[in-house]
Amino acid sequence: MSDLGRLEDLPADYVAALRAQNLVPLWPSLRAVMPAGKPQPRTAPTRWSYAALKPLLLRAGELTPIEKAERRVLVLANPGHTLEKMQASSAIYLGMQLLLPGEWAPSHRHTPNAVRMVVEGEGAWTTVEGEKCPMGRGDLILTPTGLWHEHGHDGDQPVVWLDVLDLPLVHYLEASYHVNGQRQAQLAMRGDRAFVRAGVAPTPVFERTRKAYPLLRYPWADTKAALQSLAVDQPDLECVMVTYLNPETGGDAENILGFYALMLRPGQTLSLPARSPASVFHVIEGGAEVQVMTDRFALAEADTCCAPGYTPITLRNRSATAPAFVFAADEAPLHRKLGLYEVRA
Ligand code: 1HN
Repeated sequence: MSDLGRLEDLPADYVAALRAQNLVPLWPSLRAVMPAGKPQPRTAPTRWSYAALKPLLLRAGELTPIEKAERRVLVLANPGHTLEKMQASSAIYLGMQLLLPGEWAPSHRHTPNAVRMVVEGEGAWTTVEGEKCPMGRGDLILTPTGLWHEHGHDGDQPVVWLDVLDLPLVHYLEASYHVNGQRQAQLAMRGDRAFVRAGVAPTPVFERTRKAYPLLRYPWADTKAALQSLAVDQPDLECVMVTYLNPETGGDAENILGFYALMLRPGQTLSLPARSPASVFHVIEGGAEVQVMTDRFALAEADTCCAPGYTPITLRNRSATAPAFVFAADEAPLHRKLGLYEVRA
């Protein structure tokens, strides 16, 4: 494949002398680290079926008490990276977490940023920096870098949510660690109406320091309503999509990964251009088909898939009569900050 000199072309004694000095010739490996035209991602298009994983997750609930697990999670691992690496893409980690009635996942904070997309069950909550965030289906809850968080469950059915973290990147940077804490006093039940209207935001004149993350819980009812309003307001709009934002800065909700909700109109096929970041799709309501290169995934409610960057993606609503609602995550904020972000024709 390479038109450059190969390592085998060099005298063995020369290669040995280089190695003894911790030196490596670049040219035999240059094409591998910088391929022509586009990267060669390890991230393989991969689908995870909720129907297939749910019984295995519930079995984890029988096999492993929460005290032995801290977080009872099955990781959605991409075989392209090898399963042991526990990553969906180079920067994205995905896991399905189970909390059973009465259980408590103890308080900690860590450097990777996390979000939770609630998949199933009622009555669980996440306390973030003392604020109790109820977890309802489709709600997005942020636990950004450095903030204390713990999970509890007052309901009577298992609760499952999808965790999305930038753990693979933070680990690669050798910046990943956690600190365990005490059970948080729940200071306040966080209201969810303060930021519900776009275009205006509360103005905290008496606060000396601004909260970096003013909104931690994005209720699904509000996000869904925003998508439905957008679809009605712009009937010709092809991509009915909203970004989860920091409502005070207008910037991305978190620093490294981006989070989005999109609505596919009944029968719609949406072709997205090739963009540099890898992405993840998770069906909140309805059914969708996702085509990435030669792979075509039929996704039912609660199914999840991932796609590498630099490849077009086609999303299709499997219903001709009902809209489909999809949660997406990608590496776009990271790519933009690094100056690497690209959209190809
Ligand atoms: C973590 O803290 C949670 O708090 C879930 O629920 C998944 C995966 C890796 C590292 C930390 C949680 C995690 C995690």
